[in-house]
Amino acid sequence: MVRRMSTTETIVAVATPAGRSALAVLRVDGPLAAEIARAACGRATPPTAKRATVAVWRDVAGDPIDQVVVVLSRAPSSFTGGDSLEITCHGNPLLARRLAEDCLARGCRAAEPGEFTRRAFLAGKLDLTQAEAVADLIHASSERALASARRQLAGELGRQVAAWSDRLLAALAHLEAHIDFPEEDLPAEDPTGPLRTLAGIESELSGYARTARHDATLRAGLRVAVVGAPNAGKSSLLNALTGTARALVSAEAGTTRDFLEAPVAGLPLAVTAVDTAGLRDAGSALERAGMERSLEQARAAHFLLLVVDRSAPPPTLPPELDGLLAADRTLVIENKTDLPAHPAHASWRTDLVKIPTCLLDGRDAEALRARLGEILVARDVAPGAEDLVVGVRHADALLRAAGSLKQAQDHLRPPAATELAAVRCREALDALGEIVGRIDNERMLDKLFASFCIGK
Ligand SMILES: Nc1nc2c(ncn2[C@@H]2O[C@H](COP(=O)(O)OP(=O)(O)OP(=O)(O)O)[C@@H](O)[C@H]2O)c(=O)[nH]1
Ligand SMILES: [Mg+2]
Repeated sequence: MVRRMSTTETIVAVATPAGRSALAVLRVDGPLAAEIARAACGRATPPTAKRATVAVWRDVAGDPIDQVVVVLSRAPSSFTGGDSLEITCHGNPLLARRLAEDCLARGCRAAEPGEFTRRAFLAGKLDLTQAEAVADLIHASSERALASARRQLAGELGRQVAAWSDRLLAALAHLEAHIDFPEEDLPAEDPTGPLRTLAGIESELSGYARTARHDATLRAGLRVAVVGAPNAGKSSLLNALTGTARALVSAEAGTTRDFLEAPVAGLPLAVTAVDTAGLRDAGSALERAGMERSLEQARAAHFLLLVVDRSAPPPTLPPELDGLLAADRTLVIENKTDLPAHPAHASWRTDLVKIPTCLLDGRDAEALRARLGEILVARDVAPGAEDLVVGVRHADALLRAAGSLKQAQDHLRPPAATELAAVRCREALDALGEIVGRIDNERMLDKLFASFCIGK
């Protein structure tokens, strides 16, 4: 943030999108909130904390702006920790703007992006991971992304970080005792315990950091390209997956010339299916141009669905596609199971998983979509419902912490340099602290004194 944001200022923002709607909401936060409400709503209807009050909001000149519902929350029991006012007005952007302008005239300043949540963080209402989750919750575009943001907002990652920090502090306390009181009658130092603890935490941190590979998937979704020979049923598959008649289907080979995309229906993940022009190892100039685009889509996709007509001999595909058909990111859709199977399919591409379907009507569509969802998770292309996915910022800090712990372990092995190991452990604690937004030396000291009786 560029400018200093003091919580002694009262800020205002329209919290709902611009445009006409049934209602619009404004937020005011800071020490002037209660007084502004009292002044604008009139002495007859002074808002009571945590009660919805219906009132006519009058501007500084005393002219009515709108009939509103105001809710006042008093410090510290508000989202931000300060005095907060929520104003619900009729959903006309002109009204919302006039209300905001009136608040500015009454001493507020316009809020910066995310400033309410930032205040909540500064007031200790949320840790940094929870503050980040507020934004994720708002931007989530699939059920799984919502679930992930909800878990983080509930503090799951923060609690996990606290648990790692606690274990690390206990190990550090053990090391510090040997550093501070080497001449006392402490038992001879045995590095196996702390080594094991540090190795355990290190591997957990690295494991969690790896889940960040799904972060982009939760944010932007996945692209699944539908590829195969002409007339195999690719467009029929796109329609089945999306539950639409988006793509033109016809018995003529070469129907689809350009690619087209649409969201797959009914999955907890945001998946876009891309229909492409048929691929074969020949063709006119126009067909080749279409095929080049198909290959581009296949290269850019996270996953491939290779549609084959099982009633015909197995296709001869261009070598460029062959190179893209990796077993872990390809599924063969063996189509036209209503027709007799061509015998050569049994021995064709046995390295790839095949799902038989009939795409003449919608009968297999729902099962196919569900199966695709399962396979994306099973192949680790997408996160499962149980997976906690950390963000890139978290992963960076986790990896730095893991790196420090690795060095700490090296220092503990003979010839041991316990001081250096302790320094690395504190470095790891600091990195973990960054995840939740604090560096808790205070807690470290508490822990140290609690687990060792110094005066004994
Ligand atoms: N018998 C049978 N015909 C099918 C099946 N699925 C699709 N078809 C037919 O196969 C023909 C081609 O289907 P499309 O979905 O257009 O195939 P495509 O792969 O998109 O073809 P191009 O765009 O030309 O490359 C159409 O006549 C479909 O009705 C099936 O399961 N069984
Ligand atoms: Mg087609």
